[in-house]
Amino acid sequence: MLKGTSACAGCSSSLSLRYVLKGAGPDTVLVIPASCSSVIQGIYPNTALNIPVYNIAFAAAAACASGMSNAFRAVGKKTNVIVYAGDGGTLDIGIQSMSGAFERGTDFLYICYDNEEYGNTGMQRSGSTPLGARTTTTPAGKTDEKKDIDAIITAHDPPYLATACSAYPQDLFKKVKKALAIRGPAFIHILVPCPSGWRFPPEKTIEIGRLAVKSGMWILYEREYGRLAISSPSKAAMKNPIPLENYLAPQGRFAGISPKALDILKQRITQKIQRLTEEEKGIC
Ligand SMILES: Cc1ncc(C[n+]2csc(CCOP(=O)(O)OP(=O)(O)O)c2C)c(N)n1
Ligand code: SF4
Repeated sequence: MLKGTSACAGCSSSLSLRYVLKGAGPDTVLVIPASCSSVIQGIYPNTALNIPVYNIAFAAAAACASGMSNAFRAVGKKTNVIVYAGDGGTLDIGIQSMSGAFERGTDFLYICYDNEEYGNTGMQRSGSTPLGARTTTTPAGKTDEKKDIDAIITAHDPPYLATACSAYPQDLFKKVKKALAIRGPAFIHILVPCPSGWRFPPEKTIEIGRLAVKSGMWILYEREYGRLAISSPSKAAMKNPIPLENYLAPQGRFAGISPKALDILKQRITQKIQRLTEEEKGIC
């Protein structure tokens, strides 16, 4: 990824893409559906990426990657095929082709970078927007909860699934390497704080990501061949999470969140910590 992209200042989805490409190396092709990333990649000849990129319609990203991967494997090439899609493109609009590609066992890596909104078109709500967050289409705060895409992908039983966050680059880098070393479909879900949509100052982009993990609002883990391992930054955080308010308060999108929504968010954190802890110990 070259210098000088058209991302907003403090954009952690472009930061994450940089880490992903460092992990993947040069023998890589990217498939990018409509999103902030398709703007960040740039318009030829002013592209910000120096590897091949296939820019594709929302609904077709995983289908396109599937065909590419099969074509590469048919001629004996191990070229990494990576979809880099937003949460709108993954949880909402691209879910059917993604499900098909996971069902068929496509040898590829699907990355959902999650800024919890439709960023490119002006911060509309997506299925991934958390309860209580204000977006341009939920000006009084979202009344539905965040869709659990990790559970949906887990139901496809892929050999590898991980969560990551742009504020923990080494963890992300290692997970990309591991995902690409495994044959078959892999999924990485990266939380990418978005200063423009979440309404916090750009210089706080790393701090906000760390607060997400330290509060338990975002939990880092990986599931390899069905076996769950909680990643070390979250292991420490889950024993003694910081108050959720510390994560929400610096973000304008949560201004005036209702006590009821706050209470539900806290309950979900407690439930998720318990569920993942038990799964790791093999209790459930
Ligand atoms: C079928 C279709 N519907 C709508 C659009 C308009 N559109 C372009 S990018 C975008 C938002 C994508 O959101 P997300 O996938 O979350 O990525 P982000 O922009 O946040 O990076 C939308 C709605 C489109 N290009 N194609
Ligand atoms: S809207 Fe958010 S995700 Fe999109 S380029 Fe700007 S900071 Fe990055």
